[in-house]
Amino acid sequence: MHNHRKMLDLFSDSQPQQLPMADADVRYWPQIDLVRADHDLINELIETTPWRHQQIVVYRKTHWQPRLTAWHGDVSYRYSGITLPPAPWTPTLLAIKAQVEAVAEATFNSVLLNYYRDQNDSMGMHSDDEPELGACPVIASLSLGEERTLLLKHKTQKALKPIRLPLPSGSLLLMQGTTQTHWQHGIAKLSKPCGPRINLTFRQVSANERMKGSAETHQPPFEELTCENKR
Ligand SMILES: O=C(O)CCC(=O)C(=O)O
Ligand SMILES: [Mn+2]
Repeated sequence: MHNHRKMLDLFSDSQPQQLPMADADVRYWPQIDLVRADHDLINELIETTPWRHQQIVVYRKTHWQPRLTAWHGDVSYRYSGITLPPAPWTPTLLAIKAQVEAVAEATFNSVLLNYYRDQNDSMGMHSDDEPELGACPVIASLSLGEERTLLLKHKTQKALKPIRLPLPSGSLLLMQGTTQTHWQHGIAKLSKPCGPRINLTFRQVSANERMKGSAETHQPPFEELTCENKR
């Protein structure tokens, strides 16, 4: 892990590292400017966020999510059988959003916060491919607290090795283009004790796309849409 960080220090902070991944566009900034020190931010977010412990439906079975979540922004969000009504933006979240938008060169209207309380919390392998995110979602993920390892797996090319990407506090990961079409990602449980970790995934959610998706007006397959046109 230390070697990894050393290697990434060779890159200028403002220049992202493009991950060498087939069928994906994933960029990584080891450290972005934050409104406040990262430990102040994580403490504030842990204490002031209206955290929810949600039940979700996966393959028709109901489970407790193995982490806490919160959804802030301008629109509701539906995934895995639940609808999250938005909590309003806070001054802190708006300030973080402005910084993330400047670095990522994209705009977002909502943020999903995930709170992994300790080593037992996790997120199953998934793609962020809900219709309301559009054909080629742009998702910016800011990490705070102890390092998390994001696991990325190609959906069909089994010969491609899974990628284990350590995400330290203050780092930003941008997933865009066809990343969600071809790859899944998740956070595994750990066997060793681990302190709190939070990530903020900024998204652009379209209310129109959601309505289209539920009204059975079929979207063309992803291949027919060029991601360049979406941005
Ligand atoms: O903690 C992470 O980096 C994963 C978050 C994620 O995949 C999500 O919110 O959809
Ligand atoms: Mn995700």
